[in-house]
Amino acid sequence: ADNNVEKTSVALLGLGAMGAALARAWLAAGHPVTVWNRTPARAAALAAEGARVADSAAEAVAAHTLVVACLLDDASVDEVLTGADLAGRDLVNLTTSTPAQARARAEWARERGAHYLDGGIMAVPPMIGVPEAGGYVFYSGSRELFERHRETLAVPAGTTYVGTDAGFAALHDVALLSAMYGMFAGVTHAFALIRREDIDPASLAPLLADWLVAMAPGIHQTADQLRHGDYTKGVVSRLAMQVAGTPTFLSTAQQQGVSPELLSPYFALMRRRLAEAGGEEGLTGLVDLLVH
Ligand code: FVH
Repeated sequence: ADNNVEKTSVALLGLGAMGAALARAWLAAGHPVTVWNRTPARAAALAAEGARVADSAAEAVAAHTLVVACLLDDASVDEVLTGADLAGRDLVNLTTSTPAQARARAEWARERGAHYLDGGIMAVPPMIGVPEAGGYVFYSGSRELFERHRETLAVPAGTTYVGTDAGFAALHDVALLSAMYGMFAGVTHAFALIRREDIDPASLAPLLADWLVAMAPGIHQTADQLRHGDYTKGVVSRLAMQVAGTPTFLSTAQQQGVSPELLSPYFALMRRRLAEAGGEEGLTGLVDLLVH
């Protein structure tokens, strides 16, 4: 029996690094895949692996109910899908967007008679189709679409549905990546501090990684405090103590010839919160300082 008969067919628009990885994962799992890419040469390898290649985006969209777009940005989605008949299609947009773009795209799809699901990919291409790599995709928008194609969507990476608001997948995606950049900023500063010393970066690396893991439970305490509105609950390291310690960090940076430009903005927020709310809180109050 042909396995493909029972597997959902996928029309995939965009064969960049991520789109090609998605196509390969679905092909490997026995899903019929019709691909289209602006630069046709990128489809050749996938054709050899069993994909059908459409001559236009409109032709790919016409081929299957489930249409997945994985393009550079929202502008390219607009360019690619203008002219395609989306009526009755289940459009899954895995292109990185802002929440506002995702919401506007959902409305745009609705006006064209399509169901819409937005996705934020928490994985890099080598993690696609490799369950043990732990990659997953945030989805938001049409719950019916998500449930209808749940198994197919779970082939390239795990799935985490975060709500009917089409902007929520993008918001979760950007929230996690923003936290990642904050972490990398700290790591950058830490390596800069030892850069001119006789300290092997490879010896600092495991200490740094273990320390960040040890501090991670603080994320749950922050969430708990935000939820209940009591920013002093369970505080171990008071803001007053932490602000008192900031000159040590700035002096150490100066002594090591390291710019404080990554740390200073955070320290400035800490001082502001201390002045406004007193020293009994931890760092949770800084969240409210950032929100206009
Ligand atoms: N790769 C990664 O590590 C990240 C992981 C997290 C999620 N992102 C997002 O995924 C989207 C696609 O990313 P990608 O890695 O596939 O990106 P590229 O390899 O640069 O491929 C871009 C594709 O988009 C096509 N394209 C660009 N502009 C247009 C346009 N105006 N009209 C039609 N197609 C367009 C491009 O086509 P071509 O250059 O081959 O002709 C590629 O197919 C993205 O949102 C990431 O943020 C990836």
